[in-house]
Amino acid sequence: MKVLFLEIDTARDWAVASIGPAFLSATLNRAGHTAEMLRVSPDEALSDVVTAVTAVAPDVIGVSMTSRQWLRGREVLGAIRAELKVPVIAGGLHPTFAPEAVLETPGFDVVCLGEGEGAMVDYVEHVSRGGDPYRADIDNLWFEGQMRPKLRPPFEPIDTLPWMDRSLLDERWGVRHMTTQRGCPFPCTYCAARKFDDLYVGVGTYGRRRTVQSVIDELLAVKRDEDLSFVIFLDDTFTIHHTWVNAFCDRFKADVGVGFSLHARVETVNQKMLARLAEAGCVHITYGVESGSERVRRDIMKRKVSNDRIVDVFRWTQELGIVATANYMLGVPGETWGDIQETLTLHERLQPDDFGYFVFYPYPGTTLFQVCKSQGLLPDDYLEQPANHRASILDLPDLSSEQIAAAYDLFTDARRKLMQARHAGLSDADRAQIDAHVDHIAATG
Ligand code: B12
Ligand code: SF4
Repeated sequence: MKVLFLEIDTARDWAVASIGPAFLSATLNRAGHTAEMLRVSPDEALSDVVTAVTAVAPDVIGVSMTSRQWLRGREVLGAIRAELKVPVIAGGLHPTFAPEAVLETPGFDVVCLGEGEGAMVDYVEHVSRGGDPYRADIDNLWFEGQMRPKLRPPFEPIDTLPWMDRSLLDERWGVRHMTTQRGCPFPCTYCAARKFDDLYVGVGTYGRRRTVQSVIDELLAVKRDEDLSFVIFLDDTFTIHHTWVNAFCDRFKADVGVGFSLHARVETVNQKMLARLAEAGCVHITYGVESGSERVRRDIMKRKVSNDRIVDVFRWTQELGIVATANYMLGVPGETWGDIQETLTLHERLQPDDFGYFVFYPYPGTTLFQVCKSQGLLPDDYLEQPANHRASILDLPDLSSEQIAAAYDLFTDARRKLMQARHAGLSDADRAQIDAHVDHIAATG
């Protein structure tokens, strides 16, 4: 059977593509099926997409969607459905946490809840045996018009999952993407990723981490068979489980020997661990700072850490020569203009090497989504509105959308200044390009 995954590109050109289908493709390959990927760019004519899909002649179409990809995904799959009768199965964060809305939309036949490897193989085998593609009893798969399915336990042992099929990823210049774990133990109220852990309560433990040996083996295979110049670890929080991180550091430099970047929470690192990471080749860490107001972090986001600790961790990181990036959020329910000022103040203290700033969007399934819904802050047609991080869709009592927009502009100004300061010796033309880049990121955030 031939499966075609569609990658729905949104406003930004996300070079890497979705990670989920790369795992599914590897699992399908192991079961004797083939899979390929078709990228659909944001401005591609729908008729061209239909022509391209027709040329591939897939038996099944799979699509992975975040909430940001939903509106365009709906449009694309609707157009395909109008011309072709190929079963469409959707998975990923958005279908998992807004399954009813997806299933009632023309173009979508099946939604995969949660982890997809086992379910996708079972589905493809069911169809290849001549089973009805629009009706079956397969754990995790919700067929249009049927009851919500049972979930199968998370895949175990995680080391036996085949490595991602990198032919589906648009990796360039030997920069490789890796995941070493699934699940996150922290309770951040705005986070969609950690909702997978909640989804599996009573079914099994979603949090799992590969062995260091398995991670090193995969990287060595990439180094041997393809090219490897840098590794981006996509894990939500790479630095949990200190014993694992120490064992990783012991092996990585000697066996793999390239630079790498990761995401961390300030509570999970200390000076000793940062020094080991730097020694192993870590050159860039992104920390979620989110707000400069300890009240907002503690009471609204459920992130209990002091500003002083964040400042210390940024200093330790930078003293080791590791580039430190901060991520901030603006416009969560309960936040005030004063809180935003505190975020700017903390930003001044941190002096990060770079930073991202995102207007809060309530992802379906999250705690803050429920808060927004129960307090009437969400518009009724929220699923019809673009899910982006540059403008608020909420009607907040303590912060107007004009204030959020003004705050967003302040952060854009701050980022322009930071980038200009870093490239002080450049020509006027190059400096204008830097500003244009910062503005582009802000306009597509
Ligand atoms: C890596 C990553 C990226 C990468 C790659 C994106 C990707 N989709 O893989 C990049 C850098 C491009 C990226 C960008 C963004 N990301 Co991102 N990203 C992640 C991250 C950290 C890890 C994803 C990952 O590695 N998953 C591992 C794979 C194995 O899991 P998975 O994708 O869920 O896939 C499994 C199942 O969902 C299912 N499945 C998935 N697809 C399909 C399809 C079919 C057919 C089936 C059957 C099953 C299935 O099976 C898979 C295997 O078990 C997640 C957090 C997380 N832990 O999920 C955030 C996350 C997905 N990102 C998020 C966001 C918001 C963004 C951005 C908007 C950031 C921004 N502010 O600009 C952009 C938008 C990109 C886009 N195109 O929409 C949110 C999405 C929330 C939501 N509900 O939509 C998440 C959950 C972060 C969060 N904490 O909330 N991101
Ligand atoms: S630490 Fe990161 S991935 Fe984990 S719950 Fe918080 S925001 Fe989500």
